Amino acid sequence: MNILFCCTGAKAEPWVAGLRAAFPAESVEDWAPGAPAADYAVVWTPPQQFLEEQPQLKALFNIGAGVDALLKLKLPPQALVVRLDDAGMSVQMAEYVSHAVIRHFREFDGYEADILGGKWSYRKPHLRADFPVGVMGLGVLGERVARTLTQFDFPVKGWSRSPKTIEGVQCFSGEAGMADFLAASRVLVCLLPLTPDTTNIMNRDTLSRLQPGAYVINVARGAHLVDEDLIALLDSGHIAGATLDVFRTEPLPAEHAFWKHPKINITPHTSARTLREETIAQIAGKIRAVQSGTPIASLAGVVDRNKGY
Ligand code: NDP
Ligand code: OXD
Repeated sequence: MNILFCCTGAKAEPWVAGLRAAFPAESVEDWAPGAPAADYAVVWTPPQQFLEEQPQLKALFNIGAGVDALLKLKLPPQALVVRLDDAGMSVQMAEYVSHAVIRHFREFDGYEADILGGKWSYRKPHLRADFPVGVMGLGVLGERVARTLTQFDFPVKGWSRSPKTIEGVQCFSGEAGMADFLAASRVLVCLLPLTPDTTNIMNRDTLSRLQPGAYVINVARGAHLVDEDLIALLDSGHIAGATLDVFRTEPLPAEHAFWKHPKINITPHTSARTLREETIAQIAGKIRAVQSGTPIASLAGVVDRNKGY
């Protein structure tokens, strides 16, 4: 068996060493043009040249949950595309989103400013009932986030493509359920995959449907959000603030308004990081499963190329 590693932006050495440790009897190499034909590839935004040189691949293992960038490339038609299934990301996402919700709800930024100004003062506590949190996307990450938020007693709403039942979460689904979902939410968390159906999904129309004093948390992809529409609604006061981890262009260009907007908190696409050990263990387990003939349908994280996630 021959495995190639081809991940733009990742340091290859520790990954290749980890994969070799998982498959000591097999060939594992960092890809270079002209490399021999491989059975499996471990990838993140590989160059098109890599795919053109490796048309025989049986499977591509993406070292992230989102496959939007990978699916833009011309992929070998027979190759399975497998994304990360949690691999330590859902707990990170739950802590990031909970932190953002609680920071806003408890006005911790305001307290910090007061303390820095030497001011000892109290703010009136808000009612949780007035801060329903809507989670768009109830997959591996969204469901964990929604369940976690119920532990803090926020009313939690969820929206997905197919109907779901999650204890403590009022679930809506499909295009028909979207307007009710938005009207029931004040805080909006985006955990959708980026597909043609979800691109620009947070726009002036949808964001205007949120309850007044809304708060937006985007931890999925920058292209889910129409940047100018968010800024217009922040300026109008309909939206009170936003926490954004992902952007249309990353790194966020120096001149972008999000850097300095007083109602926006940004982080550099770090809400749920790929953890190397968990990721290698998960991919190695799946390669062994495929090699031993386990039915593909029983593997978690196999991407449906037609759906785009
Ligand atoms: P999943 O595929 O497990 O979940 C996707 C969810 O979105 C599913 O509930 C799905 O519905 C729903 N969905 C998809 N399309 C639609 C639609 N058109 N309308 C309504 N609901 C829809 O993905 P993950 O939870 O693993 O990851 C979600 C995304 O998070 C990734 O695609 C990635 O972009 C982003 N991400 C960001 C990270 C960061 O650091 N910022 C880290 C990791 C991921 P259904 O259940 O019915 O299929
Ligand atoms: C992912 C990401 O998709 O890190 O895994 O954004």
